[in-house]
Amino acid sequence: MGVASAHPIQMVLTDPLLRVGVEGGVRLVMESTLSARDRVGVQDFLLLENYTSEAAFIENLRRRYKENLIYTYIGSVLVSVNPYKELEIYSKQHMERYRGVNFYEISPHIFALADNSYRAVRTERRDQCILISGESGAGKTEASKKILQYYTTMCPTRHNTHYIRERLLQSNPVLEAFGNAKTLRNDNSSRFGKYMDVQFDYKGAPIGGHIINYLLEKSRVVHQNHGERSFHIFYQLLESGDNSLLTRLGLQKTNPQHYHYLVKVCVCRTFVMIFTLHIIYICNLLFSVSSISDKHSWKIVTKAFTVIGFNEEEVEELLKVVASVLHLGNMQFGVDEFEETHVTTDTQLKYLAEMISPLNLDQVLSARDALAKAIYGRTFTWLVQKINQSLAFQCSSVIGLLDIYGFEVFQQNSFEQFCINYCNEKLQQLFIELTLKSEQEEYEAEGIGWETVEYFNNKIICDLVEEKFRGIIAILDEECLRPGDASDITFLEKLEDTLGGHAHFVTHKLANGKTRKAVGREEFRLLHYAGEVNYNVTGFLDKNNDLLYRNLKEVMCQSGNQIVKQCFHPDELIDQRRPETAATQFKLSLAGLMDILILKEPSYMRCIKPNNGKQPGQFEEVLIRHQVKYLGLMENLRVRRAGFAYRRSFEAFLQRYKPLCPDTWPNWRGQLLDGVSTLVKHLNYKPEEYRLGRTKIFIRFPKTLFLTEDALEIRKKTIAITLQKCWRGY
Ligand code: AD9
Ligand code: MG
Repeated sequence: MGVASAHPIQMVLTDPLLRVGVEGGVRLVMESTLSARDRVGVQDFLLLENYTSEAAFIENLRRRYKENLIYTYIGSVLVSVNPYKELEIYSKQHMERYRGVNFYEISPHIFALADNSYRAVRTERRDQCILISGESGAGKTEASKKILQYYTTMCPTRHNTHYIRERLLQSNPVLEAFGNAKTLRNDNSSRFGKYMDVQFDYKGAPIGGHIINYLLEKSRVVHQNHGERSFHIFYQLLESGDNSLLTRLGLQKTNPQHYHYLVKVCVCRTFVMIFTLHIIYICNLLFSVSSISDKHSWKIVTKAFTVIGFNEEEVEELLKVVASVLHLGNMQFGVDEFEETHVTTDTQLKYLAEMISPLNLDQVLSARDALAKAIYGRTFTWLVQKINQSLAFQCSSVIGLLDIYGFEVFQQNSFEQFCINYCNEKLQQLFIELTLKSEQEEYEAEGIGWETVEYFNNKIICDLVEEKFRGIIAILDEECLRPGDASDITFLEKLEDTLGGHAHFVTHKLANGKTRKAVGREEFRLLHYAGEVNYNVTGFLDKNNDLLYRNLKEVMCQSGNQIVKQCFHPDELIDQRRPETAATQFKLSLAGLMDILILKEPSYMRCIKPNNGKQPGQFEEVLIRHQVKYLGLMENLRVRRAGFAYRRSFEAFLQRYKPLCPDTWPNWRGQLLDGVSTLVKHLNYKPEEYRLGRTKIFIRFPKTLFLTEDALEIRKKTIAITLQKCWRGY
């Protein structure tokens, strides 16, 4: 067949299949040619020959990482490896490259994921969600910011809602100031889970948003591990708040050591005292933080407050709460000769509330800390609600972004890790259900028989944690409610009695009466889908109770601070019911999250952290192998590869490979199915290598596709030479 009506060069330029070299930098689907594949690996793990080999998986990641190709697909799942350096791949130009382009047509990228979800919202009006997971420092928050940036930059604007875009973007620095902190793993670690709906109108313009926060790590307010910090806002305020503001808040710049909550405090444990509560204003305590970024962030945060719609009074009220937490931490106690305890801090007190009940020092300190945590935690939730009010709008469809803590295994794992890992079990369950469901639906829709896939269903672990009466949370709650001798150890004993023998639950006791050395006497071990984790029960009851003395609540309800007033409502005092425990609250909020996600079409992003030193270019294999396991990537690949390695719509397949067959080149004018049949017949595909569905071709082995790709590469070169000749003669 000869060249049809259009001029050959013009035709080449408009044919997306032959853009390579024309646009430069746009990589086509197969990273073409054998040598390129050797160098940069495959851009979709489904195309790995040896797809069950973890070593092959990691080698592919390594090759790509070395080439700064930080993104790779497993089908529609995007895997990323944190580059720990700025890459020139996030500009507006890059965004434009990904707009409206098919997912597999160019190099894997977070913008492709973002655009893919956006197109589904626009064309099919189906709500989407993008679920980002990975361990601390892997790049989840950066990824979610890039997605938001993509939407606010690339989507059409609605005239009267322009300010909403800014608010969407500016909600981040505010929440990061109050919810992020420097940890050993990440200088800007999110200490809360975040789900954010980006809302679009019927024309696809972003017109609003809604945020749900999960499990803020409140304990950080009163204690941080060595080398870590409390939430950024404390340092930003002390470093950069202007003098008059700091004076109004009773704060002055000085050495951080003066704020007990920002350093570790040692207190003698023998006194009995009366707890006198100081809330705001303790002077002579000065502070300074040298970090330049705190200064810079402060500017951004204060500007963001204005964009979000806070007025000056509100900002000051909020900062007063921040200051009050610092003051609270600086209360000191002493004992007089009658063994009565008094506040010894030399202070000016604006508000003084007294709780006259004899408590020992431990109780006093823990009551004080509980109050500080409650004030900060509730204020954070208030802040989220306030941001939500500023983003509220009538919308037509949404894309949800979930930036939530990944699976955690430390040397010592406590209640927090238990909650976080439970959350990951739930997300894994959803992932398996939805992935298998969508595979099955696709096979059915295409009229291709469903091939059963063997996989581990982690529902058994979710049940172990959350089942009524017999689940770990139910048993924990029961111990928390039980008067008398309930303790962390009796909780552990109850767990043993109830769950001993469960396939995913283990303690140090072996069935034969001997001791299992790998599990401590104060620990239980869960066999999670991602691996085994030992949890130390110390502190489980206290953390789950998360109690605040009623008297303290009463004091808070009377506060003159408008924010504190909203956070501590008098109804709480009338309500005789016991508040939900922390674990039950978390369980309920996760159930709510699952309800939200199940109604949406999900896309997944799995982030990997390549080294612990936050260094660019360092690919630490052991660390990465762990994450590949914890993120369930091999299982994911296995499930997706169980049937066919590759599937593409007839249209896309024909468009790409039509140069390979004289009957389909340059244009096939008949039915798409016939065109694809003609093409694969010409390419000599064997019957076991492929299936033709109703709208898609399914190719079983990567090798078939690679051979086709290699043939295409050669064909493109021939065409290019022909075109050059043609051009010269033109
Ligand atoms: V945590 O669970 O909140 O502690 P994240 O959110 O997974 O964690 P984050 O997004 O905060 O990690 O990334 C950590 C740091 O890695 C960032 O501060 C950046 O310095 C660095 N990073 C992450 N992603 C990228 C990227 N795409 N390009 C360059 C990146 N640097
Ligand atoms: Mg984060």
